[in-house]
Amino acid sequence: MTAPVRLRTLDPHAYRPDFPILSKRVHGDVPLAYLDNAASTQRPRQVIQAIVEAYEEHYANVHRGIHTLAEESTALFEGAREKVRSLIHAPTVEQVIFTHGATAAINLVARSWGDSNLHEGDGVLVTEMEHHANLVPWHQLAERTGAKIQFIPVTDDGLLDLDKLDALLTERPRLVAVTAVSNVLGTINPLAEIIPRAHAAGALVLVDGAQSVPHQVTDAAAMDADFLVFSGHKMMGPSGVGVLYGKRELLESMPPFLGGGSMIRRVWIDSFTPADLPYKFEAGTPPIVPAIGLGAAIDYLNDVGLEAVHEHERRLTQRAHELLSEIDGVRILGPRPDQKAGIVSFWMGRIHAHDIAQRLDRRGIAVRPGHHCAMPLHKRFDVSATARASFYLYNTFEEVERLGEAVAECKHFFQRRR
Ligand code: C6P
Repeated sequence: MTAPVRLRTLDPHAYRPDFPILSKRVHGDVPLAYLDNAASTQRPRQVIQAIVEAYEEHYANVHRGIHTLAEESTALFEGAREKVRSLIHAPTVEQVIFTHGATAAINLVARSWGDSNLHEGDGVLVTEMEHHANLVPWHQLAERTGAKIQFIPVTDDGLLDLDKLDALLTERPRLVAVTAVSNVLGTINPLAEIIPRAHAAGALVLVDGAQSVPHQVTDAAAMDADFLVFSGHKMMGPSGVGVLYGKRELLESMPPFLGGGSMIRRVWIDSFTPADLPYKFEAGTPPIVPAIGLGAAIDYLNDVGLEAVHEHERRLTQRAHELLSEIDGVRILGPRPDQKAGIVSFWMGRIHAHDIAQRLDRRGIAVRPGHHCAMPLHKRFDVSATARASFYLYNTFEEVERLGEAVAECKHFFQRRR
């Protein structure tokens, strides 16, 4: 008999000293509880140090010079690419393209693959829970090509309505663009079911991993996604760097999007030939130090272990649901805690999300109010804005308790004023 798999419990207190900003006090002497990780995470000293060291000891432009610093900088930059490859289990480093973020990566696919493959009437299937970054580039593509956008609806429970998928796929869309995890609902979408169904209908699949790659194990090859995108700043890396992964034959067939230095093999006065992968899609000086910082963040994540991160966030989310559900009038958007990642968006009737976030901030609790760049999803649930708490490996149960108390206090405060 095999022993049951026991997930290692992560102790956030063991990691918090690595994050200088987490000991900050706000509004006088209130300890910070940073619960805005879906917007951007914080960085440990190890990442900050890698950035400082890159600038202080190794910095030069990459792939250009042959002097010592150019070679050191290039080795660090390409080393970071290998760390990304290993993190997402991409078959080769050439399939890892550095971009400026998830948004830039999706726009690259829309411009390069989209413009050369889609024609009037061709379909792009998105979901009702997409971030604007995985919607607007397809709208723009539709404006340029006459392609049409259709969407998989979201159920009242905040899940994708996959009963509608077969009917939508009979229209034979060319691409299904879907988020792995909703940045509002926290829903973990069943990609293992969606991707084969999309492929069987002849569609490619782009997975938006902005909210999943930082929090759970990702195997791009096993998942069989055609494209996968994510951002460094949501996984303890610097802002200004992100990744596009793609299947090799697809990337090879796609024309370059941006033109300039680095992305060429030869240039004549009246023409050019593009470079090989991945440089074909990395025009100009790339985000050198951000990529090196992302590499350091990946080292840190590997040391902690993504299974442990995922499990820790699941427990925090479970507790947040329990506490918020006890408060009369609080409504949580999205599915049960066991169906979601560490994201809890909620609203309280006529108390505006901005008022909630401001009140929580007075108690040191950082949450994000608004539509979180997912306006169609908020419209679907008939709310203009929600307050969102989102967790990472350094968040504690004490912070979740503070969230519960602060939301309860906030409700009484605004009720008294009515
Ligand atoms: N969501 C949030 O607060 P960029 O900005 O390019 O790094 O990532 C865009 C993006 C794409 N997809 C999803 C699912 C996302 O959540 C985000 C960024 C942040 O929810 C900032 S709006």
